[in-house]
Amino acid sequence: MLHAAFHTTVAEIAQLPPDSLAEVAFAGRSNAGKSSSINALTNQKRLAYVSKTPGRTQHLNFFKTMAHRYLVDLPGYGYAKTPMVEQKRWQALVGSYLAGRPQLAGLVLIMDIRHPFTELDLMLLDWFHASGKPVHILLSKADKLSRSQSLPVLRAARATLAERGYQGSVQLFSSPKHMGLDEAENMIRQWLQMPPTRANQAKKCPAQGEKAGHHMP
Ligand SMILES: Nc1nc2c(ncn2[C@@H]2O[C@H](COP(=O)(O)OP(=O)(O)OP(=O)(O)O)[C@@H](O)[C@H]2O)c(=O)[nH]1
Ligand SMILES: [Mg+2]
Repeated sequence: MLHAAFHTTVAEIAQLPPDSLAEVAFAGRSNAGKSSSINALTNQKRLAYVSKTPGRTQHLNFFKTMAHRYLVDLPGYGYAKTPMVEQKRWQALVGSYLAGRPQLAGLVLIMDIRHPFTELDLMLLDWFHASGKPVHILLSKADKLSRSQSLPVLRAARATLAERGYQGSVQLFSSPKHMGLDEAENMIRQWLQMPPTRANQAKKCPAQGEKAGHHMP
């Protein structure tokens, strides 16, 4: 579990926390489950604002997880009813944040496992790839599919990343079922240069069965 507390809401680039040493941002389509995944990872019910109505997160919400280290909940994209002026604002704020924030260590991209790699997700991946920073994909709402339905999607997602030459990783995730929490937390801790938890040290090789096994001494 990651400890975290609300720090600040940012509506303009000039308001970004100046004390930050490292940040991990959560991006994805509206309603994909970004805010829910932050709540699950921090084991809090209402830290990040979750809504059934898409497009509710409009600003960059910063949660402090350790001194000078932040989780950043980004506004979602791809909600058709979002007015054009809001879409432009999203591009200006989120676009310049993702492209120009030196403290941004990595991007967690959340995709609903039932609708992975939409056109906008691919655009974001392509564009963010240029930054040279790593991406970790959560295939969210994995509780909506059976294991035998979700594993092929996981494999296909890995293949898509490899085909496109992205240095990304991908995993299954479910906020309500707490599926995939340790694997995601490990990645975030690495990026933020936080020590791994003891629980995570013990199971360095996640139980996804898809990765080369570590040799235990
Ligand atoms: N079944 C299931 N529902 C989920 C999961 N994650 C999120 N949800 C639901 O999906 C809806 C949207 O979740 P949010 O976390 O608000 O999504 P978001 O990506 O932050 O959305 P925006 O802030 O609007 O861009 C809510 O009704 C959540 O309860 C999940 O893993 N499984
Ligand atoms: Mg949200």
